[in-house]
Amino acid sequence: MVGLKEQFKETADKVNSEIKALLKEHGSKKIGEVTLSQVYQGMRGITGLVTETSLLDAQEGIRFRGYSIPELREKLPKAPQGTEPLPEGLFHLMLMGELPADKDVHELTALWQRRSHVPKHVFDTIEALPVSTHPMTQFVVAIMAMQTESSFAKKYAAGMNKKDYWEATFDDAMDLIARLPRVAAYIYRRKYKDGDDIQPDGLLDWAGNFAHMMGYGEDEGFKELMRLYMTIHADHEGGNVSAHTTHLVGSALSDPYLSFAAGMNGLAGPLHGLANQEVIKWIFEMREQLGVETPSKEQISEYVKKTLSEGKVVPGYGHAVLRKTDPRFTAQMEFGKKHLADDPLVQTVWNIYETVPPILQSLGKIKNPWPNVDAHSGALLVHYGMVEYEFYTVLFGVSRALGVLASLCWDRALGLPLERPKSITTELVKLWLDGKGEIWGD
Ligand code: HAX
Repeated sequence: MVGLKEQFKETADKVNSEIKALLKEHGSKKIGEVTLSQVYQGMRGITGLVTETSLLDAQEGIRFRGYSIPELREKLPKAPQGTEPLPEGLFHLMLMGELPADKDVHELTALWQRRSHVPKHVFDTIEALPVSTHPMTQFVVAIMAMQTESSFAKKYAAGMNKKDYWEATFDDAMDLIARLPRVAAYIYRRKYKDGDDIQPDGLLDWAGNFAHMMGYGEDEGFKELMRLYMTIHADHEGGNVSAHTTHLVGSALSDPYLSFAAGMNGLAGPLHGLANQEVIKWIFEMREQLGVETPSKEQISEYVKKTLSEGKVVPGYGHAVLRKTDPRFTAQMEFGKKHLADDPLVQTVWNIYETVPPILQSLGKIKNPWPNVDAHSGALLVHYGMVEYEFYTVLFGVSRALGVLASLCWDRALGLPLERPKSITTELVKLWLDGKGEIWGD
């Protein structure tokens, strides 16, 4: 039987040849122009990266290898009696470029089960931190502690041939993905459940087992939510902070543990993944200040204006690329309508959705007034009892591993080089505008 690793190598070799031929013929074609404003404004709209796993359209939202989220919810294999996609299937799709058969998904579940053992020193390292440490910090420290297991680092030190980088990256990616749910669940139980650790259940799928280890194994609804959550948060093309950072650090041949930990530090920023905790914190604060469980649209509207007048962002709204409601928000809204339509917090999220966009639009400067993925996720988690919102970004991080590590396998398989864009100084810009200096260089 040919395993996933061999299949991946065969696929990557084909793509490699195609890219070589394509660059030979078209390598000098221009694909855009860069304005001075773009250089100062976070490189928005500058195409400068190749990421094979997914592609973001500003109007339509994310497509994973051409498949939209509604298509994935329909086409990817499910757990027995489940209706949400298994994230194993999405990983297969992102890595191989093709929808998996049920058998492929079962093999991945089994492979990740086999590789899920977390060494004791990782738990000891987590235990050395104060319990009050933010879960994302504990998560990143644990990933760094696991770096002792890196096959890539060991083989590189022993003089690995560059032709073999992809294989060591693949092995590390699989180990990391297999181990992250155990580590994340341990952090959750340590911080919020008096350290009452729950051992894995070898019969469950990857996301179902994660739900079980966090203490929600009895609840089929929560397991289904985790399968959906782990699928929709996995990837958002290559330029977002967590994906780009993982890719950038990996381009220095830092091993997958170092690269992924770097990406997770980026995910922990409030303008990126931490927004999911900020949303619920903001809603809880609003409810507390107003003294009501379900604020009216008028009350929400006033509270949004207050937030803006204090020079803060409305968390969960806006996006650097998207210009419409995020289909990841819509998928969660559909899940909410199907399973928990009467939940007051979920209804508040929907009332916020009706209230916030026109207010943000009226400011005239916000390019996208619509909700992103983070506007909805917390309310679903709270419904099932997971109220500890500081943990939410760790959930996002476990899911994001699927996309950024599949991409890292591609980076090494395609032999993508060290990333090194050119930077300039304002002094040089002024000289250039005066016709006294060149702005490009090596
Ligand atoms: N509330 C208030 N102001 C907002 C805003 C929001 N939700 N979204 C954008 N703005 C402001 C920006 O801060 C900026 O203000 P200044 O000109 O005064 O600096 C202005 O509107 C223009 O911003 P933009 O061009 O529309 O948006 P950016 O590409 O600069 O930023 C962000 C995109 C996602 C960072 C932004 O919309 C934001 O801060 N949103 C709230 C935080 C959030 O939800 N982040 C999660 C994003 C999705 C994600 O990565 N998830 O992990």
